[in-house]
Amino acid sequence: MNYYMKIGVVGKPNVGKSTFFAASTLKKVDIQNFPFTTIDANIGSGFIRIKCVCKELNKQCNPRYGFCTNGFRYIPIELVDVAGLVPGASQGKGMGNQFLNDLIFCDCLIHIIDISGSTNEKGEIVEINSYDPKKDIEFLENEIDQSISRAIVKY
Ligand SMILES: Nc1nc2c(ncn2[C@@H]2O[C@H](COP(=O)(O)OP(=O)(O)OP(=O)(O)O)[C@@H](O)[C@H]2O)c(=O)[nH]1
Ligand SMILES: [Mg+2]
Repeated sequence: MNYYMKIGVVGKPNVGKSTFFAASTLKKVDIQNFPFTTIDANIGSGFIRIKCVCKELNKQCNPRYGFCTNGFRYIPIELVDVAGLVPGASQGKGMGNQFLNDLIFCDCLIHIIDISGSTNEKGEIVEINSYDPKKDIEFLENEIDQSISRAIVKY
C-alpha cells in the first residue's frame, strides 16, 4: 500500500504509546505497566478518517491515497511505536540515540502524555497528580529538537 505519511508515536516510557498504537493498527504488541516494555520499534498501518468534500460538491472523488466511501476519506498512514524517551535521550541517555533513530523517516509525531500525573520522567509509577505532565511536553520537544539539530550538523 502507498502510505500518505509515516507517523511516529513518541513519549516518555510507560505512558500508553503501545496501547494507542495497538488500538490504531489492530496489531498485537506488548503492553505492560512498567517502563521500557518496548525496545524494538513496532511498525503498523492504519487510516486517518476525515470528512470528504465529494458529497458537498456532488462529485465522485478518486483519491491518490486510500479510498473514499460514504463521504469519508480514509487516508492510509504508517505508524511507528518507539521505545520511551527520557531527559537526555538525545545525548544517549536510556539508549535514546538508538530510539530517536527509529524516528528519522517520520513525517510527523504524535506525543502520548500521561495526563494523570502518575508517572515520573522515567515512566516509574508515582502517586496520582504528583508529577506535572507539562514537564513531559517541554523535555520531549527539547530532546527531539536536539536530535534533529545533531542530525542536520552530521549530514
Ligand atoms: N488508565 C489508563 N491506563 C492506560 C492508558 N493507556 C495505557 N494505559 C496503561 O499504561 C501502561 C503502559 O502502557 P503501554 O502502552 O505499554 O505504554 P508505553 O508508553 O508503550 O510503554 P513503554 O513501551 O514501556 O515505553 C499499561 O498498563 C496500560 O494498560 C489510558 O489511557 N489510561
Ligand atoms: Mg511500548
